[in-house]
Amino acid sequence: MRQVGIFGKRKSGKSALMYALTKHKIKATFKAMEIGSVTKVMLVDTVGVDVEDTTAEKSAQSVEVALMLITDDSFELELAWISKLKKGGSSIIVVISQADKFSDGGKALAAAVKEVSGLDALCVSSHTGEGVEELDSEINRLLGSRD
Ligand SMILES: Nc1nc2c(ncn2[C@@H]2O[C@H](COP(=O)(O)OP(=O)(O)O)[C@@H](O)[C@H]2O)c(=O)[nH]1
Ligand SMILES: [Mg+2]
Repeated sequence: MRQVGIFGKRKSGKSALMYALTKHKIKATFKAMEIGSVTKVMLVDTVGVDVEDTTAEKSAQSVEVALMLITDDSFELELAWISKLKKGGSSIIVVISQADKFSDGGKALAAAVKEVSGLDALCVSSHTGEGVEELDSEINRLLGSRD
């Protein structure tokens, strides 16, 4: 089955995002069933990228699309992981996680990531649902572009 991996530090919101995406997916699947096209995707929750463990490394090798969660302005580790994931052939989506915690919805942090890495980030809150639908579309777009 095709795999989408969720990466980020401990407490960055990986498990909450997995749950939010799954809930959204259940609704989307009902819609998709009507037109008879359901793509089965396995979402892979990982241990933190800040944990010395080979589990995340192993997941990194098999995911087609990797979500990299960033929650604050120390994101060197995340950028290093992005390079590693890209080398392994994964498509990357940078997510400003827990976006509801920022007064600007995460826009300034997204701009800082863009400045350093050139990557666009999606601001997502698993708690309010903000950005979850956009993230789901982006995952599907990238999976589609890899067919
Ligand atoms: N405000 C807010 N808190 C969040 C959000 N997502 C996760 N959290 C909280 O952040 C903590 C860590 O979340 P969790 O999903 O377990 O992180 P993980 O360790 O990366 O899997 C928990 O207390 C969550 O309730 C979010 O979108 N907004
Ligand atoms: Mg977790």
